[in-house]
Amino acid sequence: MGHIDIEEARKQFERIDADGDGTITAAEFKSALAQGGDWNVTESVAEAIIKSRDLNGDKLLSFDEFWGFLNK
Ligand SMILES: [Ca+2]
Ligand SMILES: [Ca+2]
Repeated sequence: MGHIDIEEARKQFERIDADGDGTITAAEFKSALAQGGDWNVTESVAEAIIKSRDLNGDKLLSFDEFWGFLNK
């Protein structure tokens, strides 16, 4: 995957954040991946991915954390 700019990241974030509250839950992340065709991601896998990027420990992915996720 090449460089992704912040506006593209913002669009992706808003698509994943289905309820528009500004944070991504494991359930939102899982259904976004399922829509992308990745049916192997269970909710516990989604939770583990979020946990690995969750900087403040609230079990939610903020845009800043999501941005870090894309720019690892
Ligand atoms: Ca949300
Ligand atoms: Ca967080």
